[in-house]
Amino acid sequence: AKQRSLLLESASRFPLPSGAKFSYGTAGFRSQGSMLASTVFRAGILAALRSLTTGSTVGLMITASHNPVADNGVKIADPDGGMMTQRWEPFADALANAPYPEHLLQLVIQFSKEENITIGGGQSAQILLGRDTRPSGEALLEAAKQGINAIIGAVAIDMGILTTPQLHWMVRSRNKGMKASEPDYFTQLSRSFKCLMDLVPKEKIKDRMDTKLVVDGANGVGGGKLEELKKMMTGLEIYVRNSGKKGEGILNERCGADYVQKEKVVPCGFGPDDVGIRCASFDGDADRLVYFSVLSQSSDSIDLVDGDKILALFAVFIKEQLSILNQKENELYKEFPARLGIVQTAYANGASTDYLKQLGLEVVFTPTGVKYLHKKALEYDIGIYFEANGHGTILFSENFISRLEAVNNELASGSAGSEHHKAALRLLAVSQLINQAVGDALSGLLLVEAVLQYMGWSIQRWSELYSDLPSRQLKVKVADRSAVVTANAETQVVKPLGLQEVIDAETAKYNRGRCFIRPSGTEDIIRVYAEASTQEAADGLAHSVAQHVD
Ligand code: 16G
Ligand code: ZN
Repeated sequence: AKQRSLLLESASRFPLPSGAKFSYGTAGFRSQGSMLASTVFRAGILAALRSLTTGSTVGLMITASHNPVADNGVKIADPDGGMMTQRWEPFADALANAPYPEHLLQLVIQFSKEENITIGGGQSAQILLGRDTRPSGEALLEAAKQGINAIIGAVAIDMGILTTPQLHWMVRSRNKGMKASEPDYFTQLSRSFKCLMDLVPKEKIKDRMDTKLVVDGANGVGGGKLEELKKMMTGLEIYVRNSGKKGEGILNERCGADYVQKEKVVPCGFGPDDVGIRCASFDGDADRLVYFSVLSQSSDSIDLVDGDKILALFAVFIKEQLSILNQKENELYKEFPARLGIVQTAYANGASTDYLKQLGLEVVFTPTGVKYLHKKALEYDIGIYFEANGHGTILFSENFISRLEAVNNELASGSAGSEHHKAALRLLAVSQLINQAVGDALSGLLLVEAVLQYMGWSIQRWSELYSDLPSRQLKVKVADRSAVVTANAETQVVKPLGLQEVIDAETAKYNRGRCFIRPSGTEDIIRVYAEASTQEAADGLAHSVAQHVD
């Protein structure tokens, strides 16, 4: 009875805006910040129930990533630090759209029954809260707290302003019983980075490339965090622009990873003086990372080094360490089998997939969205996943890590300092550096930097691993995007009937043509992607297919 009145009373303070329809979508609820108080309040309830039923800490992050500054959003991190289980998404949607407090209460009662959740039975729930730098974030965080407090036994812990991956990392670390504060995060990253740098082969150090790096922080949360992290590190000369400090510019406006990757032009704050220098862009909440270099003094064109190429760089490095570990001439040689898997989406440039396959790697595809890629990558000893947009990470299975630790211990006594031993140490350092919960621009950046030093590669050398096929992306506004249904990791249209045949016929007209369409998970549109041997051809293919979508 106490729970009922508490919930009803709190809910009455957060009325649903009229005419709104919320959907948990690919990555949580998104809308204009001013529309979201009721949604975030309800997400607080959702997070509390998720924590109650798992008996573990969960996370709630308030961010709209690369979207405009007036937008905001909310998503839940599960106990393992990953995205909330998809099984709960229908409940999340129902909760967000319940018209009145009584409906909300009924939904909570009914769902708790179905999921065997006992509220007020003395169990406790713990929810870590984080938000990015958006102005609407503070009020929304308060709404989340009230949602959490509306469930008896649930406690909100405000972690302050964070990158999305920091919050996911904290949830994961806390549930593993490890140190989980922000200083712990910075310490783990800087230590494992140093470890990798110390393991750079001596002969590579003499022709060591430039240590200078300029980072576009999208005027979001990542730039300031990088500046904090930088204080704990040596070996790199990092300059941050679009850091989000007052007066520097507007969040995600003409800057950031999404802008750079989609528009392929120089972001705000960068220009002729940066020609040839290694540059990187974060998105607004720092879970995406792309690199680029400014090509000429006179134009705004760039050489984009996207998520696919970051993936290729990591894959080459990991593969090399595994082959060192498996060299027969190693002292204490023992077979060290490891299943290495690469996960991409249909947006991966065809040239990147060809390159990875030529290396002999196993490449698999999933639909767009971190939750799909992450899940697939978990099936391997080492699973590397990246979206072309720059979201990705490397996952190590627990079994693999313990085998690696065992080998490391053995070698540390027998042949410390051997190549064999160093390879084991490098892989262990990577597993510490790279965020195991979700893609993380900060940790990804440090790994890219360490691997470039190891290889002795400039950004130009890295970029030349393969050349991207020209591509074009278009948006088509439609009355109902759910009319388009896809299969085979979004590469085939199954509805409306006949559309795939049209796409096939158009694609067949182009050399190296590839084209797919899919409903966006974050906007009310259909996206068209086309690739072909020339830019004109890619544009032509995209436009002709877009006409048939309308
Ligand atoms: C979200 C996803 C991202 C995906 C994008 C696709 C997460 C954390 N983020 O930003 O992975 O690429 O949506 O957007 O899952 P779209 O469906 O509008 O093309
Ligand atoms: Zn993001």
